[in-house]
Order: sequence, then C-alpha cells, then structure tokens
Amino acid sequence: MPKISYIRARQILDSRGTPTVEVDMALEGQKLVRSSVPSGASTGSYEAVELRDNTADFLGKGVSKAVENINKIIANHIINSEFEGIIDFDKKLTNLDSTSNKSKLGANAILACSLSFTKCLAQLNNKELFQSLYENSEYLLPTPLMNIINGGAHANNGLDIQEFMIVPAGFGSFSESLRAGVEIFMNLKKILNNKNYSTAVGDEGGFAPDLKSNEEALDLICEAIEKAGYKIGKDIFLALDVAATELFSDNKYSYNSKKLATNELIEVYEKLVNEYPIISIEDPLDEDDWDAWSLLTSKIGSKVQLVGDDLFVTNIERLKKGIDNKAGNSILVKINQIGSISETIDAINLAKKNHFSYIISHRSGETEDSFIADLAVATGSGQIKTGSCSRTDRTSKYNQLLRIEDLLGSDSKFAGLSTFKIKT
Ligand code: 2PG
Ligand code: MG
Repeated sequence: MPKISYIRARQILDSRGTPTVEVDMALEGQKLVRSSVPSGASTGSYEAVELRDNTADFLGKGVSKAVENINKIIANHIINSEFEGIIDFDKKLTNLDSTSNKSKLGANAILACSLSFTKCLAQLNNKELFQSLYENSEYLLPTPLMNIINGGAHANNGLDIQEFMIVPAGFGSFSESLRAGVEIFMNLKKILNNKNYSTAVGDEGGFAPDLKSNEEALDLICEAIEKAGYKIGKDIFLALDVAATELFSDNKYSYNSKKLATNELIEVYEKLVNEYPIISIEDPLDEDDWDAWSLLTSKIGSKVQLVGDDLFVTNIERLKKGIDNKAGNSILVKINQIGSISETIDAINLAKKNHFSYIISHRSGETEDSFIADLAVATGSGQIKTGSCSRTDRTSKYNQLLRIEDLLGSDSKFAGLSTFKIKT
C-alpha cells in the first residue's frame, strides 16, 4: 500500500453558512481526493464531539481548531505512513485522540480524514467508491425518504414534528421513485400556493409552511400525492422524524400546542399509523426514555419501522442496548455521530446481524460531498434519508444515486419496500 503523501485541511461553509471541515488527501503517486463533513441541528446528547472554536468569529461556530488539529497534529502522524486499510487508519486517529467521544481532536477532524482515506483507497483500487467501500454481493439502490415538509428545529414554523417524508417505494427503479417524489413536491408547492401558505423551504429543502397541526401537514401531502396521480399506500408511503428529544421537557412532550404524557403520545402514534400509510417513525420518543421505546415497539413495532437516531447515535454500545431491550427496530446511520467510517460500518454490521433495518442519513447542515449515496448503495441499506428534492446540498446525493444507477445499468436493483421490516 502506498504511503500517504499529502494532507491539507481547511475551513469551508456548509449549507447553513456554518463553517465545517474539508480535507484534501493523496497517496504517493495518486491523485488528490477531497471530503467535507456535515453537521446537525437537532443533535443527540450522545453524539461524538463536533469541535467548535467558541470565539467571536462565526458566532462561535468556527472550526479552525479542528482544522489545526489536522494540519498540525494528525498530519505529523500519518504523512509518510502506510496503512493496511480503513480500520487501521481510523484506529490510528482514534488512538491519537484517546477520548471516548473524540473530544480532543474533534469528530469533525477525524471524520474528514477518514472519509478522504476511503476515497484514496477506492482510487488506488481503481474502483467506484460504492464498489470499494464495503464487501457486498448485491448493490441496492435505496428507496428515498424525502422530507418535503420541514418543521421542528429545521424551520421557524409551528410544526412540532421535524420531518414529514414521502417514501416512493412502489416503483421498479430508483429514478422512477425519485421522479414520483419530485412530482409530488411540485404538486405540493401548487397546493400550498393556492392556500396562501408560504412555499419557502427549510434546512433540508422541504417546504416550511406555518400549518395549524401536524395532521394538516399529512393531509396536504396526501392531497399532493393524489394530485400527482399516485396511489397512497401502494406507490407512496409516509414516514416521520418526530425528533422527540427536542419536544420533551418536564416529562411531557409538546404536540399540537398541548403537553402530552408518554402514554398519550403513544396513543397519538397508534392513531396516526391507523389513519395514514406511515411505515416509519424516527425518534418518536426521547433519547433517554428506553422503557417507553420498548413499550411503543411492543405495540406498533410489527407494522411500522421505529428508528433510533438520537437514541442510538450510530454507536454500537447504544444500539446493543436497544437490541437487548427491544427498543426500536431500526437505526439511523449518520457518519458524523460516531466520527469515522469503520465505526459507522461496525454499527451497520451490528444492525444487520440483529435484523434491525438501517437508514443511511444526511445531516440538516450538509455540503456538496455525496459520500452517503455511495455508502447507501454499498451497504445495501435499501433506504436513504437525504432531504427533499430541492437545494444542491440535498440533490447532490440524489444525483450521485442516478449516476450509480446509470453505471450499473441492467444490474441495478431498487430496494422498494424490501428492507422495511414491516407487514404491509
Ligand atoms: C435528523 C437530522 C437529519 P439533524 O434529525 O434526523 O434529518 O437532522 O442533522 O439536524 O440532526
Ligand atoms: Mg432524526
């Protein structure tokens, strides 16, 4: 394996204008690769540490310390070094950091290097990123979970639920599924316009109208699906990310301007699942409310995917706890929650082994790096959450999936509903 011959980190901007880390890297005799890291708004308390400067610049959000950690510390330890592969490389960085949550060097610093190293490996092996990332006999184009109405921490409207997603699963290919999603998005725009609602978009490119209730958002989406000529519950399903940790205080959850006890919120979910074709609910409950998660899973876990995002934070210790306690049946996989590619893959493998589904996910703050599209295909996740179909930070991932579909040609397989562990 050639040595690492070049590394250079710099501060760039993410889709919210917030600084983030970018890393250029090269192996001896190879071309330069480039990667950048995403950043969340509704972050879980147990995520690896995103190192921020906390100085006056950028309202405290600068990442010059993380950049310096790469250029001054990490570079010294990896330049002219040889690594067997990504596991070896990531171990070197995590050992150098020496903390359990990457707080010394920063998960943003470590992840940027880890991403670039995986790209170097793909180039060295003369493979596409998705082909070199993960050993898999079958590449699967994922079903998109498209967040077409944004609420919660991603918009300044009154909607409690953070993401109202459509799941165009009833199609033969990724491109047809994406087209249906786009047509529904376009129809939703017309409907909102006709009702004099705002069609400005939130952080993930979905509309952010100030609606009266969470149910109104679902009704408008159903109207848009029908108007686009698709069948609800056959072509198109629905998914939610409640991001309930954000709604939880004093043992109550805010929902439609009311304060609900846990059992009352669980009743709301039972009702919603009966009334709408909802096949996936992410973070329905607080990140520490393990017992409530287990209760909800026992009640509706056979008909709906219950996804731990803030609950599991792509961390195998937390995922193990969820598996043991039957809390949820699915994990949201975010590369920057754990801060390295090999640990992300460990979480995916643990989920796979225990028949949990896994959804490869973006963050609300993104860059033009489309790494997660390749990760979704490589790992056969069958599901990707990467926002709505507007704004380049979101469409860059969909566009990469279109390229992969084109490259695979007749060998490309589309996931549809196959990886949702639910009875429909
Ligand atoms: C989420 C994400 C991505 P954020 O909660 O799932 O949609 O949002 O990146 O703000 O945590
Ligand atoms: Mg979430």
